[in-house]
Amino acid sequence: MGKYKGEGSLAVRPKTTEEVSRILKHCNERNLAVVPQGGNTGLVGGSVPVFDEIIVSMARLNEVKSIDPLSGVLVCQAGCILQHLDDRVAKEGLMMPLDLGAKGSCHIGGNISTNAGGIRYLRYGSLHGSVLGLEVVLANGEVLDVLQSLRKDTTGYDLKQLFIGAEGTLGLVTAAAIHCPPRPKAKNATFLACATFSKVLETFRKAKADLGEILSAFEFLDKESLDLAVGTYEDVKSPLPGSPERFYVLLETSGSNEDHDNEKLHAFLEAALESGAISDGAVAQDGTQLKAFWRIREGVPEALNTHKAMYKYDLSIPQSTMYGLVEDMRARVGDRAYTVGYGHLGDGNLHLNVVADAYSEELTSLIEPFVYERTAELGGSVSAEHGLGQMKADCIGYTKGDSAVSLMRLVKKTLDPKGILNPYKVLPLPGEVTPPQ
Ligand code: FAD
Ligand code: S2G
Ligand code: ZN
Repeated sequence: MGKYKGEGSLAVRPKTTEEVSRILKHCNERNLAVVPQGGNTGLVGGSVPVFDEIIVSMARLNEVKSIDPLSGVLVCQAGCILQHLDDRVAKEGLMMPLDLGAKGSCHIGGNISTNAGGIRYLRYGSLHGSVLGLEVVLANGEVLDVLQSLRKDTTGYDLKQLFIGAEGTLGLVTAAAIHCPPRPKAKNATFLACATFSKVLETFRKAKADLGEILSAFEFLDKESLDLAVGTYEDVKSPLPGSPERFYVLLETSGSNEDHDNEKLHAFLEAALESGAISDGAVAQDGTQLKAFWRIREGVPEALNTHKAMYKYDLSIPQSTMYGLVEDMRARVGDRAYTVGYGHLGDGNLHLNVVADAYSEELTSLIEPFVYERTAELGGSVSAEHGLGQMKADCIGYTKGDSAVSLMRLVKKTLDPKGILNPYKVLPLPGEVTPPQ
């Protein structure tokens, strides 16, 4: 379900790694549970206390340590806000390898801890690839320093990978070394209309083949998503007003030569129109229009979040079967709620949201466990990029088998023997069977 709120009686705001270390040592010796908090934009309740966990806010660890324009490596503290980092590295002709709607508030430490995806994933991949090194404070206060800035290092186990996506349950990330790609000199975007979802997939295939290395984002939204965003915000306008089509695509290209990129883009569009993959399209004429296209995409989650009841599912589903789940869900809930499907199609990541004026047992039982069971049947993942948090702590079994979950429990036991780090998140409580029988 939707946004989580928590109540803590104590929040601490360390400024240095040494302070984080002393806090965890103190808490570990006294069996005091903690919840690490970054920008608090997570969507699965990972950053809020469930009971009386002490909140450890990382916000004051917000310094950039170094940027090497040649290697593209940024070293910064975990509490740096993503947008601030992107603005800072832009001065060196670089860009952050991820971008998401929450960039104005989320921290790089939170991004790493949730292994955040976002709208640049298609081009720049996972943080498992772009994070080169980490500094992490372990449950007993020990500082793990694997803060290398090397692109390649095969000396032993790649320990940093354990903490990327661990949602604060294995250690507190205090600093990171990240590889930032060159900032593209030329960017363009098109907003396309497709009659069916299979034509969206056909367009995606063509875009990969015809645009190749300059394709930097391929986001889809159904008509319900577009209508909701346009209907909610004055400044969200469809570039294809009155289009009768069911599906829309925001496609972005980024490259180093504007003329070359535009030539490729126009050739792709002509071929896509010719083949009938798309029935209409608009190309951004300037930076303002490019921003306006992205405003549509960002307007969707914002508009969804204006509802009192939000059932949010962030799923990895094989692209060919992805939209069938939206249609089945829409049929199940009928006019009790409003169902939308949108997301990072290029990464196989569907954001299925069902919103209504109020939560109800009847609605919840129509939605869950159906959405998780169907995702498992389709060979998908019940969490693509948002993590499990507390919302889906008992759902890991829909995607991971017993052997994987028991090894995760062993890792957790080894790194956090007293279980003080972000308890009740990610893994089911010991002895709990998942998925619910
Ligand atoms: P928080 O919410 O503060 O914490 C997230 C988790 O990480 C918690 O479990 C917390 O305990 C842990 N944590 C935080 N900091 C640390 C640390 N330093 N060390 C250890 N653990 C830590 N997510 C995507 O992946 N892709 C998207 O496209 C996307 N779009 C979004 C759009 C909107 C409008 C919103 C509101 C959210 C969106 N998100 C998206 C979700 C969210 O922004 C991401 O999960 C983000 O990475 C969370 O960062 P944060 O700093 O806010 O972390
Ligand atoms: C996105 C945002 C979160 C949501 O828009 O890409 O990750 O509200 C999502 O579903
Ligand atoms: Zn997303």
